[in-house]
Amino acid sequence: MLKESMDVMGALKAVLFDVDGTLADTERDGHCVAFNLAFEEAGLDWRWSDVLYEKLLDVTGGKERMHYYLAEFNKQYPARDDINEFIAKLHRRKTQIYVSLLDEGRIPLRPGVKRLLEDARKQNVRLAIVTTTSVANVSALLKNTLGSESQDWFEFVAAGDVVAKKKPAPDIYQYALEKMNLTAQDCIAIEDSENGILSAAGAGIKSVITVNDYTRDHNFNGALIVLDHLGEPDMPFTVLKGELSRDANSGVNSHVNNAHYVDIAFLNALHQG
Ligand code: XBP
Ligand code: MG
Repeated sequence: MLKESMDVMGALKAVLFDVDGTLADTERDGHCVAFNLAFEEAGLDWRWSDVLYEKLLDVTGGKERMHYYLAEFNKQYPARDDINEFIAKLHRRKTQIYVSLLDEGRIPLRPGVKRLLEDARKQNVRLAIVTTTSVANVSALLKNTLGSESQDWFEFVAAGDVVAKKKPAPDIYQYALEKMNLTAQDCIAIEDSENGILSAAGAGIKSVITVNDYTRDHNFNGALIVLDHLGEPDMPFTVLKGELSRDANSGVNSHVNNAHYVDIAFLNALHQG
């Protein structure tokens, strides 16, 4: 009885997914492209190269990122009284362009994402989105990659401006926990960036990291494991950082050690280990 209740207490109840860079390479193939098109359309000579965008990603949130760009990388742009409205307007247009890029079907999900979501649904593990981008952008990505009905797969979408402070602040994860009536120990976050892991960790939630070209060199101290992607049966992940060899004989870690792709059994093993 005691063992049973301990098992129940320790079970993984929910997986909380970041969006940008985690579900898909939306930063490189979507957001950066859309920012540049919005700038061009507005007659601005602002151009965000891939190298500059990597630096700009230090700040989450598109509006916040444009303010950061002006403050640190385009100081010669003349000051204006309406800068907040100006940036908000640019950002609205950028969102429209971003959504139209997704509607063109240009941005696929990263390896293993669809499979892991389907496995979670089969195993009755609750799903949520925890992101700094907007609900409109999340909906467009889901609709164009998994179909319209996939939005119902997620019990809750915690997105964008609903909290005062975006990642790396813990606010958005705390908000999701509160709305879903979960504790941090019930969940694992899937993230791709240092700002993401800091936000989750600030709320007490452990993260599995899948890196991308922008985030490969970030500091992921405290991650449960750092992988190049979630993996597929015919496309194994590579472990970039983790302690898989520790306790190699224990049931938990032998499952983790032998795995080639992330599924719910793998996450459960990490969660209990
Ligand atoms: C994502 C972001 C977002 C996108 C742009 O961070 O920082 O701001 O880059 O989206 P995370 P918006 O993956 O950690 O949530 O322009 O809609 O803000
Ligand atoms: Mg991200």
